[in-house]
Amino acid sequence: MKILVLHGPNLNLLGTREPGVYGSVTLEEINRMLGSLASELGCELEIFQSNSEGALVDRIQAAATDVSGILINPAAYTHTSVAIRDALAAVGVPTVEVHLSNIHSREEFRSHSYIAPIAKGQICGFGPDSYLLGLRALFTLIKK
Ligand code: CA2
Repeated sequence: MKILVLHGPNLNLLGTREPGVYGSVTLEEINRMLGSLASELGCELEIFQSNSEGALVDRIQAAATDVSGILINPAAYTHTSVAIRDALAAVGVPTVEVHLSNIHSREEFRSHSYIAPIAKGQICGFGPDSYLLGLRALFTLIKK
């Protein structure tokens, strides 16, 4: 089983800027934690970060043939991107949406997600653990 992990814009800055909002853990550390969990569960991960909406759409389209599930933190594109939503809906690969912060307890614009209606579920507010919980949820879902 192969799972595609997608990180959206600015998440490459994690741990280096605004630690008050997003914590001090870097994206590399999150990727390492995901890698350990994937080995424990017995699945393969492919991890991709981009600041570009088009690059994320291209990777989602390619996923149609080579992955069983998508774990995505669309970052700011959560609140703006019909293109990412349409790509996810078009490939029809089971998707779990994750966020480090609780997007429902912040500015009002963050509580709307274009991705949530086409995702199997959304996990937010647990910092890096949101990703680990999301991977477990996606793995369990695909196994069923
Ligand atoms: O809580 C999350 O995971 C978000 O997806 C993070 C996005 C934000 O736009 C969403 O509303 C919620 C922002 C990611 C930017 O990350 C940064 C990390 C360090 C410094 C600056 C930005």
